[in-house]
Amino acid sequence: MSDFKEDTALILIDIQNDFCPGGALAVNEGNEIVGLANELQKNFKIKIATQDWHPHTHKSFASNHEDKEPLSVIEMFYGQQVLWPDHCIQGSKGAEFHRELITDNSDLIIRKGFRPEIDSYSAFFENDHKTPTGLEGYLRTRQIKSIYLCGLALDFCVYFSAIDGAKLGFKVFVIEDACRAIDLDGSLDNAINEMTSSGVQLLSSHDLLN
Ligand code: VGL
Ligand code: ZN
Repeated sequence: MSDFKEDTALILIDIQNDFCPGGALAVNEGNEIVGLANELQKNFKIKIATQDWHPHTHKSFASNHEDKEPLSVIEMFYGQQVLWPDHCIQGSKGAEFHRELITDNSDLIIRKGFRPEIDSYSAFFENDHKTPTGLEGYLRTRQIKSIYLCGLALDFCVYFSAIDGAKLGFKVFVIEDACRAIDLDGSLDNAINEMTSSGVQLLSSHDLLN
């Protein structure tokens, strides 16, 4: 099944060097989805990519807190926040898309996480669940009804994007084998359960590619 429909978009989430092996916040096998992401793009008319894009002063970095280790959790004004190693710093090599990822034909590249005080996992809203990235408006003005998500990481940025997309009324599909997870303290199981119960449909690239 190809989906060249005008009301359907493929969204590539954060397929950046820092989330691939050798990167600052490497996701296991993160690089292994790049070929599939490129293949999937051939089956969609509308293609969007997101890019995690932090200033070096970002409050989600453990290095910007005293005596905090990466992967510890703190309370921010909007709730709990995992502290990460410095990653996807604006303009750095790590923030670039994986060099084999095709982005020349992207309709839109959306950057997120550039406000130092607040992290942004979802492609729709920052972690306060209020500050918009603008993606919703873009999709609505282009009359897009269905979104297919793939990328990194399944249990963070893909997950939060999927949940927000479903809450906003989009039909959301997650192409599971074109994602990889961080899997921190049960985050992967939680993400799968929450997505399933929120009406997000998990599918395999085999359902789309033939
Ligand atoms: C992500 C943690 C921190 C992601 C981004 O893309 O899933 N995870 N920043
Ligand atoms: Zn980040």
